[in-house]
Amino acid sequence: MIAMVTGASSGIGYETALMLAKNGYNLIITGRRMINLEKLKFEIKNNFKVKVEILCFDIRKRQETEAVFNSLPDTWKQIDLLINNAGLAAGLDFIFDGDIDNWEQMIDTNVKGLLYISRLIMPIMIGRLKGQIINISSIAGKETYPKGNIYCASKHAVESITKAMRTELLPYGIKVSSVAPGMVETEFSIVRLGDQEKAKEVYKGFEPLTAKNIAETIEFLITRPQNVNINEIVIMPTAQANSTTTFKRI
Ligand code: NDP
Ligand code: 8X3
Repeated sequence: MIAMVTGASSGIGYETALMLAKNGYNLIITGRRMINLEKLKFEIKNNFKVKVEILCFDIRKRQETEAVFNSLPDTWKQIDLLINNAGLAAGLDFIFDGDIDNWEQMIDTNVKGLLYISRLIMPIMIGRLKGQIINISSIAGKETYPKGNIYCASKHAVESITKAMRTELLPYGIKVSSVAPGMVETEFSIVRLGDQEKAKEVYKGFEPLTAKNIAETIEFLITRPQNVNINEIVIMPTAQANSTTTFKRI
C-alpha cells in the first residue's frame, strides 16, 4: 500500500506520515523544506519497515508539481491513499485592509495546489478502481470568522471540492473525506503571524489539539471496513466551541 502525504515537513502532515508508516504504508512525503523531509524519512526508517520517497516541490507551481510527480517510477505512482494536507493561513487582517499577496498564497496553496496534485492522482485511482482521498479542511471551512476571510474562503473551497470528488469518484469505488479541525498547535500560527511569540499567545490559557490528535482521527478513517466511508469529521479542542468561542483561563 502506498500513501502520499502533502505538507509532511511539519505539523499534521508529519504526524500523519508517522501514523501511516506504523500502519505499514510505503510513503511519498512532500513539502518545500528538504531538511525536514529528510528528518522525517530518517525517523520513519529507524522505526518502521516501510519505504519512503521524498518529493520536494512547491505545490503552488503547477509545472513543477507535474514534473516532480511524473519523475516517480510507475510503481510509486500506484497511490492507494492521498492525504491533501499542505496548506497555510497567511496574515490575519480585515478583508478591506488585506494583503493581496497573502490572499494569492492561500488560494494558490490551499485550493489550486490541492487540485494540481489531485488531478495527477485521481486518474490513477480510477484506473485501479480503488483509492482513498482525505482532504484537510478546517473549522474555517465550516464557519467564517473576522479576519479569517480568505483563509476561510479557501477552506470552504476545500469542503466544496471534497463533495465534488466524493460524488464524481463514486462509480470507481474511491472513498473521499474531509477532516475539519479547530485549533491545532503546529507551525500554523507561526506561519500565519510570522512571529513565534505572537503564535504562542494563540494557544495560551487552554489546551489546543495536537497534530497527533489529527493523525489518530485520520487513522480511524483509513481503518474503516471497505463498505464504510466517513464523509466528514469536525474535531475541536474541548475548550473551543466554534471558531470564535474558546474558553481560556488567563
Ligand atoms: P504547518 O505549518 O505545521 O504545516 C503546513 C505544511 O504545509 C508544511 O509541511 C508545509 O511545508 C506545507 N506547505 C505549505 N505551503 C506549501 C507549498 N507552497 N508547497 C508545498 N507544501 C507547502 O501547519 P499544520 O500542520 O497545522 O497545517 C496542515 C494543514 O492543516 C493545513 O492545510 C492547515 O490549513 C490545516 N489546518 C490546521 C489547523 C491548525 O490549527 N493548525 C486547523 C485546521 C486545519 P513546507 O513549508 O516545507 O513547504
Ligand atoms: C486553522 C484553525 O481556527 O485558525 O484552520 O482557522 S483556525
